[in-house]
Amino acid sequence: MKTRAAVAFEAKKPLEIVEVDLEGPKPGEVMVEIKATGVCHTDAYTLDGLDSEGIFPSILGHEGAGVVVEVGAGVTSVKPGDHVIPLYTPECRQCKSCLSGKTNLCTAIRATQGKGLMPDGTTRFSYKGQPIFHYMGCSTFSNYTVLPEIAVAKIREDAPFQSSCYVGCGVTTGVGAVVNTAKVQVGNNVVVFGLGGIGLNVIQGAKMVGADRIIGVDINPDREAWGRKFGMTHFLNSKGMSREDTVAKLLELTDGGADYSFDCTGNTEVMRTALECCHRGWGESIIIGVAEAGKEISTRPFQLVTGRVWKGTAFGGAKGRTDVPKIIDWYMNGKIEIDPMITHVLPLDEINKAFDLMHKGESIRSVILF
Ligand code: NAD
Ligand code: AHE
Ligand code: ZN
Repeated sequence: MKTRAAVAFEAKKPLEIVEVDLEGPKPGEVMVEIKATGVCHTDAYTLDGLDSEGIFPSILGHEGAGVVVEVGAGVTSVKPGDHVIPLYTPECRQCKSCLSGKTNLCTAIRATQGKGLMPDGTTRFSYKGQPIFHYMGCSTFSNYTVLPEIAVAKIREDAPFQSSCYVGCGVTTGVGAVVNTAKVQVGNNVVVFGLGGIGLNVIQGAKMVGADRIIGVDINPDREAWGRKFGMTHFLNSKGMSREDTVAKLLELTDGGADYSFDCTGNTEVMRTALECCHRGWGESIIIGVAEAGKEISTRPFQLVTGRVWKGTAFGGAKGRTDVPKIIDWYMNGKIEIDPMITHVLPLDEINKAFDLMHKGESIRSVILF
């Protein structure tokens, strides 16, 4: 069949809206009509050629919501008509990682996914007879896409697509980093670096679990009002500040250091600051931001010798098929907010505007409605 999609033909070039060919689902796969998709900074990072796994031409997008329209042979967990969220972190419930109970990083299809291919090693998308690669196993910048059955989470049908798509990455990543990865507790002091589509969700997660001080750090002063809306108690504009001065200020604001800090910028210098503002003896810093290819983190080992812990998290440590429906419930029951963070709703034709708004710091989340 034909479907409209925004294709990344080359790095650093705007996406092009074209009609691509899409093959139907093979055994163990499902075809989903994407109704809405968010644009995450990770899409921009890949489009900008900063992802060591970036492959072109490809159809980006990994934060979608839609409806199953067709299932391949052997699919039992979803059926046509079901509302689903595509999962870039699938949950097979059978691999060593899933069975370990220690991680959400299912390894069943990671190797082919990283090469832009379906588990059988082929692509379902093509354009003028040439293959178009999948992205993060999702390719939600296409009106229709094909996914492995283990990479869709079934959700309730009364959840609006426009807001629930954000649970496909940003909401789950931010809230999950607090709840699953850090396990922030009542009364903890938290520092969040980068108050964008992810950082604001860390803030609302920290507020939800009863953190005491929630300190936001950003170089965009407009982000102070945004942070306060979701529970931030203090703001530091770190623009032009040295690492030493930023750390000193944060130690003062947290009475000796953060119990937990979160990097939501992808900047490796910020990651160091985030570690070093943690409390001596126990503070944990969680890296969420994705750094560009070739970048490395560093600090004095003494920072770790004296009890600070450096951790990372993907998709907020959430097991997609199990946890995503619960996070949708949290939203539908008013435990967390999504709608105010969706600052722009655009048609697919205007998807490049979503990237411009993000780069100018003018959007929190742009959502493309099909
Ligand atoms: P965003 O563009 O919406 O927000 C980034 C924020 O960081 C902005 O407010 C910006 O002003 C701020 N910032 C930039 N440089 C800074 C600096 N030096 N100091 C302080 N603040 C700074 O991006 P997003 O969608 O929120 O994504 C944030 C990061 O998280 C990206 O690197 C993205 O790739 C990554 N990400 C990771 C996961 C995961 O599973 N680990 C999931 C989603 C996104
Ligand atoms: N491909 C990159 C890494 C990108 C990355 O870390 N992605 C996160 C999700 S970001 C969502 O917005 C992730 O889930 N990582 C775990 C995984 O298995 O990809 C690189 O550096 O090669
Ligand atoms: Zn994302």
